[in-house]
Amino acid sequence: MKKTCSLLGAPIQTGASQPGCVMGPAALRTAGLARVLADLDWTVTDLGDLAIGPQTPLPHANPTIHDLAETRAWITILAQTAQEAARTHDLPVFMGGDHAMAAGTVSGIAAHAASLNRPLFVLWLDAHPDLHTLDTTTSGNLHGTPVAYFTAQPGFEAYPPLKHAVEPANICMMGIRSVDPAERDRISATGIEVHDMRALDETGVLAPLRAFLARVRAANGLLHVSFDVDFLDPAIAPAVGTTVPGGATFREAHLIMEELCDSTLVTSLDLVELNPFLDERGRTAKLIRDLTASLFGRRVLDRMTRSY
Ligand code: 4U7
Ligand code: MN
Ligand code: MN
Ligand code: MN
Repeated sequence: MKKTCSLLGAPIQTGASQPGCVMGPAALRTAGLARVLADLDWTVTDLGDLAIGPQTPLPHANPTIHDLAETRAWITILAQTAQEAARTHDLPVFMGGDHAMAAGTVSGIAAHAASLNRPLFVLWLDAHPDLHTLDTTTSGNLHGTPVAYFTAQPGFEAYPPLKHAVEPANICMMGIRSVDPAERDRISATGIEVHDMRALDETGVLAPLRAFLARVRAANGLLHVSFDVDFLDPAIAPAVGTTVPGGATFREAHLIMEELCDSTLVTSLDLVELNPFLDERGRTAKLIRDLTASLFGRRVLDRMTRSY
């Protein structure tokens, strides 16, 4: 039986400061993501784009926060839809949209995992840990908050009530190189495994990735991968509003995707923060398409894969 994947567009940009992520799903479709995955022998269903209606403004004590009501509405609809997509497809792909959407996708997938009585693990590929609460964000850009939300940190009264939290011990972050003081404290307090760029320079990506995948396998866990375009170096992926120098190379990202493919552990994927307005002739959209293809089984040579 062919494996099934769904594509779901989440044109949310209220979590970011710069407009443009609203075009992310359209750019990934234009780059031919569905065709590429179908050619890799997946049954692909494009579920179209989600939408929210007009919202009544929601004030907050932190005056920097903007578009709270819209972002909350996105989280609500994404959590419901992601849970359903995970129930009905082997590997749902959530096309962003800014990273605030992961508050919805990951909490929805966590509910799905709980219904199966299996733990959820999250691989977070990002320049940023996105560990702000509504009280600690100083930019007011809510794409900096999803991890704090889905690990059930206090300070999210204005977000939808979280039904199933992700254990901080089940999260692995890679590529981190921009951390605010409150986030640094939260990394220490939660004990989340963070491989910053310096650590990856020291160890390479494969050793920490394999160690994490071994934990997922031993726990019979589900694995959600959240891929923020700013994980990549801006020289190869310019189409993102929050570029940080010193990001992952193509070779590092490609190796991660192939290793994830070999593991057969990935059960859901976010592709987020693509801002096509900032792209150069579609190169970032095509790069994300190709990295996704590697995760779905495209390979350069046939080779013996490690037995996990
Ligand atoms: B992304 C930031 F201050 N931490 O809170 C903030 F550095 O989803 C960036 O990872 C957040 O792109 C980046 O605004 C959110 C900033
Ligand atoms: Mn992010
Ligand atoms: Mn980021
Ligand atoms: Mn970003």
